[in-house]
Amino acid sequence: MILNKGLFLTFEGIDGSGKTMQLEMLTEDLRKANLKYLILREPGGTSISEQIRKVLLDRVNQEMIPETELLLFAAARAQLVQEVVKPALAAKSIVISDRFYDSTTAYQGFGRDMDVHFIQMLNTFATQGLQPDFTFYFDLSVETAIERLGKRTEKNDRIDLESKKFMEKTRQGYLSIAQKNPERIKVIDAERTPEEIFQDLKMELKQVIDLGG
Ligand code: Z5A
Repeated sequence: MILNKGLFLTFEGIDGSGKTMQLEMLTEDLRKANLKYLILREPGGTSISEQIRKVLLDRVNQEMIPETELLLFAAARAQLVQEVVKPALAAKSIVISDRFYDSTTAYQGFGRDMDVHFIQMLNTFATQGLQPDFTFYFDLSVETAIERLGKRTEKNDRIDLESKKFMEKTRQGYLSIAQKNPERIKVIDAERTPEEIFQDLKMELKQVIDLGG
């Protein structure tokens, strides 16, 4: 398909769901198909947003209160949307973000028991109403996620140190968001091998991107 407008896709899931690995596999195919694309991660993607990311994920910041955390995620996103995402979409690029506002609803809203209605309003404010065209939610049990993360060698960040209960509430939050947005959010079973998951992802993407092959 030839894009006559930009396409905005987001990848979501609890930590360890494998979305970053899937994004890397997809990037390879986008490159081979010679498509114009931009890969982003949240929080991050601009100089200011990367500085906010450091504050958010630094293990030393244990005293951070949930309100501060919520506003920092929203601030990083506002900067990213206006500085990078909107201009790229205007230039007809495929923009794919590893996490976007569903992360805030799931982690801060459901995970931290903050007001989900307020968070959705804040999301709209921070993004100036920009919504992803499609979101791929990689669904995984907390037990499998913990098992996978246990095998990871690098140190965990501040949010990785949260409890199993927090991860479970976050996962249930994602499932609830997906149920309420069936047109936008595609749920992908992430309990399988990377190759099996990638085949599903490509099937879903076929409707909007021609990856060739
Ligand atoms: N956060 C928030 O609270 N609110 C917000 O609004 C936003 C974010 C935007 C960002 O951390 C943290 O901020 C995140 C949510 C919170 N915290 N947590 N917890 P990040 O950007 O550093 O990391 P991440 O987004 O959570 O993801 P990640 O570390 O990149 O992991 P992933 O994308 O979920 O998975 P992965 O790296 O692709 O895979 C994890 C491991 O599993 C790895 O060793 C793989 O080799 C392995 N893996 C992957 N797929 C498979 C399969 N299929 N089988 C077996 N093993 C696999």
